[in-house]
Amino acid sequence: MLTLFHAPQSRSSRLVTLIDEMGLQDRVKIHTVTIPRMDGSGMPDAANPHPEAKVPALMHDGTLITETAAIILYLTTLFPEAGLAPKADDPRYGTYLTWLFWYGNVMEPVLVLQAAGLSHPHLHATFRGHPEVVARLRAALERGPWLLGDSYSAADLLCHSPYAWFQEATPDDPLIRDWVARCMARPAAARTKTSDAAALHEAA
Ligand SMILES: N[C@@H](CCC(=O)N[C@@H](CS)C(=O)NCC(=O)O)C(=O)O
Repeated sequence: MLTLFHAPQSRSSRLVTLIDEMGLQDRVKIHTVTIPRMDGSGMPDAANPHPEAKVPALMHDGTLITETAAIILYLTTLFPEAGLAPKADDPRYGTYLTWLFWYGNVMEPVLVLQAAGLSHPHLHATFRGHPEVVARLRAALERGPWLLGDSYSAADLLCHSPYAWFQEATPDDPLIRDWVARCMARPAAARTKTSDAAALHEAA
């Protein structure tokens, strides 16, 4: 049994979209939990098995998986036939892994540091900055239309997500803006948006 612990309009919304994209609605139960929000609302949920009561968390037959990219890799590996990721013998597999790890290790830290107004030579030496993030995305999308080339994958789902949340942070670059718009226009993304809004409305 697979259970995703999800809080509407949060980092776990990407997993709800992934489950929809992969057609796994009957295989993965979605358990909605509360989390403390930046605006002071919400609270940790005792039902959430994440060690810090964060989301997303995935429970598979007693094994806990946390970290968005790890959960994406776990699900796309467990259900390769869903077609959201190249298989291990595909030449694009290494590129797929690179995007997932780069997102968590570089892109998200860079965006959070930028939003917090923080800079330091150590941070720059480790992560570089937003111009370098944009250059990486742009170089892939020049070959595009998706990060892996011809087909949409879980790498697009993950890497476009900060710009879908904070559209004002999206670089003023038509190649990147169009890619973000294409990702956001996918029916599964729209369904998550609707179900998340309904869940928050219900909880209010
Ligand atoms: N690196 C983690 C970050 C998870 C995370 O920060 N989730 C936020 C939701 S957007 C959360 O649960 N916050 C609740 C809290 O800070 O207690 C991942 O990507 O899975």
